[in-house]
Amino acid sequence: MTLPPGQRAVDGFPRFGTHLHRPPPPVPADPVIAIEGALTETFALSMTDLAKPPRRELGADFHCVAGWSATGLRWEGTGFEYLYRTRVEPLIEPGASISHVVFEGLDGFRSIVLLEDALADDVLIADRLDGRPLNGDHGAPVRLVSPSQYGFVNIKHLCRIEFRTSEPPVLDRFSPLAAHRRARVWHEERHRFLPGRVVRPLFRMLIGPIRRLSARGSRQSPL
Ligand SMILES: Nc1nc2c(c(=O)[nH]1)N[C@H]1C(S)=C(S)[C@@H](COP(=O)(O)O)O[C@H]1N2
Ligand SMILES: [Mo]
Repeated sequence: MTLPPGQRAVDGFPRFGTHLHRPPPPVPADPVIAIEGALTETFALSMTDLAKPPRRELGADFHCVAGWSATGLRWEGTGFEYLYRTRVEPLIEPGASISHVVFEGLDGFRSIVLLEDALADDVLIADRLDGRPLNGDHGAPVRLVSPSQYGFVNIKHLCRIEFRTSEPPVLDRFSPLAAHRRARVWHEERHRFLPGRVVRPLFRMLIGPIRRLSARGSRQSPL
């Protein structure tokens, strides 16, 4: 089994993220994804919309920027490109050219993705993992799955997608750990300013503590 540069396989699929010990956000009674941006109208994408065919299945590994990889996951959901072509493209403001997509979760965590990367064939909005509905640990009710990009792109608890004609102002632009614009795992694009190799050791040290803290906030852990 080959992993992208600087990655090591872990057992299972840990809960991991900036939420640390906080429990997953409660799933709203009627969850929707707000579709916004340079569009002639905004709309709310419902879980019923996402359950409609065509459905996609995707077997993939998952790579966190900190250096762990979960292998052999099986996701099910809607292809992002299909959603874009059928529901979003017809609504783009005349003359506008979409360049960036912002994904946001119910906990406020966001990622910014180039449209061309979001339209890759392996990008899904997933509602099932390994044959079961997504649980709170891994992003209920739905999450973005883009396995060719680092975990931080793969927004859990997805509640908003914004289609933009320019890159939004990024708060962490001048931080040494600012996220890479493309975050492609096979190119080891971990950060905007530092080469991936340089940050590997620092990140390795963080995996254990973040993993343990995140598990403490898990709704699934049998405490
Ligand atoms: N909403 C939300 N999505 C998130 C995060 C987060 O903190 N909140 N963390 C990201 C990071 S850094 C990683 S590695 C993956 C972890 O996904 P998992 O908890 O399903 O393993 O989720 C990503 N998506
Ligand atoms: Mo991550």
